[in-house]
Amino acid sequence: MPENDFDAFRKDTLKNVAIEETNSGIFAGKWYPKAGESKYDSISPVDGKHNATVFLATKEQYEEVVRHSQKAFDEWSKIPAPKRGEIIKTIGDELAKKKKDLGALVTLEAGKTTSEGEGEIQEMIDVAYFAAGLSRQLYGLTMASERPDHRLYEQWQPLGPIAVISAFNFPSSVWSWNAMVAAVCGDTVVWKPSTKASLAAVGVMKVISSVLDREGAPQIFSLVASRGSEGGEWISNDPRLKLVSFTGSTKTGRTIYENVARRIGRAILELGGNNCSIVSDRADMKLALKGVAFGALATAGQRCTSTRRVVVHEKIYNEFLAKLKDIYASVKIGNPRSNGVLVGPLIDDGAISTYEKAIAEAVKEGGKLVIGGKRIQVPGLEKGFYVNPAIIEANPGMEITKQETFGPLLYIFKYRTIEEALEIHNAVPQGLSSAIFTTDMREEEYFLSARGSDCGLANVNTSTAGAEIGGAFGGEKETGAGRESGSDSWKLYMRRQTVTINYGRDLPLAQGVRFDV
Ligand code: UN1
Repeated sequence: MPENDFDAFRKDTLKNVAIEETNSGIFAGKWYPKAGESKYDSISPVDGKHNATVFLATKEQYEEVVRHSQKAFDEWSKIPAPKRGEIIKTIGDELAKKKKDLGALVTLEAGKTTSEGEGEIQEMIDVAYFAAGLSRQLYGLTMASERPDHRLYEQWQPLGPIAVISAFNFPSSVWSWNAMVAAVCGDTVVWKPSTKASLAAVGVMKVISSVLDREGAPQIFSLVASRGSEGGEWISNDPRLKLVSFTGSTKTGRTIYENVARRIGRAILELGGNNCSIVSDRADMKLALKGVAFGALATAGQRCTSTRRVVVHEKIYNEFLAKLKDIYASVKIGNPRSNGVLVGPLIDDGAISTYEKAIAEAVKEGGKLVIGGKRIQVPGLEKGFYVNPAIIEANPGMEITKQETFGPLLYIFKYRTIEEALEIHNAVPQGLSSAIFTTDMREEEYFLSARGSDCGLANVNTSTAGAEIGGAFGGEKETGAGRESGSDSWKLYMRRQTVTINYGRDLPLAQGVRFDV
């Protein structure tokens, strides 16, 4: 198939992942009928044409999904964790077989390049294997009791059914960071995908549910495609869902957090990022350019980890900006399947207007647009949603630079001292990812000190974007709460129980308290 025959690609891709013209967006042990009051027409951002239709859940169907998830939990939580891990491993194996097909679906629906689309599925495979290993490491601590003949330790129990609300930009991998880890912990998962990425969710669920069937395991993952605000309201106000992990905007995250807090539930929030890279006069220039370009341009700037600000030392500012402009001028924008294309489309028309508005606002506030910033037409894909990535020379006082604009818009600032660079770096309400490019150990250590980066992720000589699954992922300040994926993030998906056992014949009391009856 010629690489630019996008219609043929669409047909093949949908067929390979068993997506039909109309699909059910609701799975709870079985797929619900392909009919309903509300549906979503998926449009590819690549060519603006229709992909397929997904039927969305009603409140009654949502109720059935949660009931199913509760029942599945009763069964699943009884299975020993290492056995659960074995089952999750087989999901990883199956995803590995389907990597190309599911990656293509991400390209079709979210407009990612082939390499990034497949990278998304690789991230799911990685986390499935990570979770399988983790299933034998859900350790608690044993403490020394202050009382004689007492044992004090902690154990970890499954939480119950939990919910994951995912965003369009990482339509399946961010779900898997939560879902795979939660599953080995013994939880079951209700998934509400971004409506804009309903197809990826349906495709992934088809693969995963068939593995669980084959393994004779309970259907622990449910899907409830629904209108964003509606599904989010149902889930965040539902005390049966012990944890809500939400990825999306700070605005929506705040509402979700408030709702979950009102019912004293647990939340993990991965919200807006406004990630900054510092480029020192002692940076390896080539590496810094590549790191900043990847951070700002990959996924067309639609990652929560995208580089949105770069603070460059005054000595190399002009050289760095000139070279970065050269990269921007030469980078290929267009069909994300075409060889050499590094920047695909934005997700929809709305994203383009947000992008254009932010640029207009930045210019109004005194910023200087030095390249890009316009909508463009890609030949043969005239209805797709493409823009020229923009760089704006800015000053830190500009209010717009404190906001996240989900697109390829990079603000560049000048600094003199490392202290000043960090001040600019930290002067935003978000705190997800950060980077410094330097070969100077003192600068690097300052960046990593308590006075340095205030973000959840700190990178040295590599990009703000592109984290590995093995680390705990998440941010500070308005970016959110909690961590996902690697390290000890699993603890958020379990409840900690502190156990005190008295194996003596007396009842000595802690703190020496006396209570003689
Ligand atoms: C996101 O954009 O929500 O670190 C997650 C990265 C990816 C994940 C991004 N591994 O860029």
